[in-house]
Amino acid sequence: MKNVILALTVLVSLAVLVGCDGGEPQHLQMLNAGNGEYLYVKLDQNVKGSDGLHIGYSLRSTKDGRVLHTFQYAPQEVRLDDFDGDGVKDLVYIVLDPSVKGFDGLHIGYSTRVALGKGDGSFQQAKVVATFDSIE
Ligand SMILES: [Ca+2]
Repeated sequence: MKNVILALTVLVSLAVLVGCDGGEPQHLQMLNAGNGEYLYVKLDQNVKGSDGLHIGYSLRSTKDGRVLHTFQYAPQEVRLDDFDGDGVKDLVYIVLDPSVKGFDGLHIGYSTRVALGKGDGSFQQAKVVATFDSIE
């Protein structure tokens, strides 16, 4: 039950924070990981996008620049939170997702994904926890 409430809280928070659609992150996102470390999302030529043609994105640390997670789709909003309650911060984000149909069946929708923290600062492969056809 706690996880459901937390998931709903995160979804509502993310939905409120997401602006109009588009394939690019809307602004530079810096996440406070604690202990003076911040995480940021950047275009990364070493990451393939969902279609294999475009480049994807990586989440990196300001401490050492290491890649902590990769994104095939441009994340619209990214948050750090302990999604599963194990005491390790997890990555929660929304992406414009071509596998999700939009409200009119023509445009694409969104998915909310969670990548559980491994405990070393990096994250497991993300899983879709919710999809929605519109953010308006
Ligand atoms: Ca966790």
